[in-house]
Amino acid sequence: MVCFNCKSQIPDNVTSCPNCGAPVMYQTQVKKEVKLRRWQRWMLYAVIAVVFIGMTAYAVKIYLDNAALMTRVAAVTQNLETARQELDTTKKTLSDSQGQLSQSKSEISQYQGQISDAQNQITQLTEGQKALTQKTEEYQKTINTQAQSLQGYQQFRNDLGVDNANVFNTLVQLGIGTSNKDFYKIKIADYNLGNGTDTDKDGLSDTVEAALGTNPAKADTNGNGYNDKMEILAGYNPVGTGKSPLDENFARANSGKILIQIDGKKEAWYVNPKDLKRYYLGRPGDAVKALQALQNISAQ
Ligand SMILES: [Ca+2]
Ligand SMILES: [Ca+2]
Repeated sequence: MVCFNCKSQIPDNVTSCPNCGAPVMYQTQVKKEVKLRRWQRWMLYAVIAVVFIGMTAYAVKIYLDNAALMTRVAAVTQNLETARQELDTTKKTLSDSQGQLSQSKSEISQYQGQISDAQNQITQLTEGQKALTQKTEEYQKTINTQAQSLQGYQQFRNDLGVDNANVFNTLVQLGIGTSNKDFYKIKIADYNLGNGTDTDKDGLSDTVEAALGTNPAKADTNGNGYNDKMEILAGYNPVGTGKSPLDENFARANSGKILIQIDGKKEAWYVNPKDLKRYYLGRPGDAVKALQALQNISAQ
């Protein structure tokens, strides 16, 4: 038999171990004890195995989770990279669009400048057209005036006899077109002002009144108490108020000349060098007679 305590061989009939003194148990009890110890050992192994398996499983789970996480991280990283590339592409597109927008703005600015220039040109053209229209109207008036003058001269010529044709030509060539404004600067001679019909009996014939601008049916055109002829000979304005703007220097500069009223009905006046007054030559026939009479006066 073996001592349970010191494992030495002891006799079967002893109650305690002669070597260590430990009490000797019965065989059955020893077997139970060994069985219990063995069971406890197996239990320990089982626990260790379970713990090992559990830890291994846990480690495997961690590894797998980690691998899945890494896969997801890789996928997310890939997605981020793709997103970053798309962002870069978008940024580039935006940059290009901004460049195009800037260019478009520049072109719009250029077009606006061109539109502004075109509008200025249109304005200038419109003004030019207005000026051209005005000039055309003025030229047309001049042409009409010349046509009327020509018609007047033609009538003038028809009214003259053949014998007086040369005198008429001389009169036309010598005649200087003069405005009423300048006529007012020269005194009027009391010579043949009343020749012909005198409707209002003021001493001025109707044709003379037409040349002077007074009313042939009213002896006192401006109603100031003095009849038209009195005012004219005294150097006053029979139509308005005040005196006529007489200018002897102007009369002297035109002395000996025949002046034609371009503002009226083309009546002719002669400025006599002797008295610096203008003599009414009137209608063509009268003009020739008046010139002949004036020549006689000068010869005396
Ligand atoms: Ca009269
Ligand atoms: Ca008067």
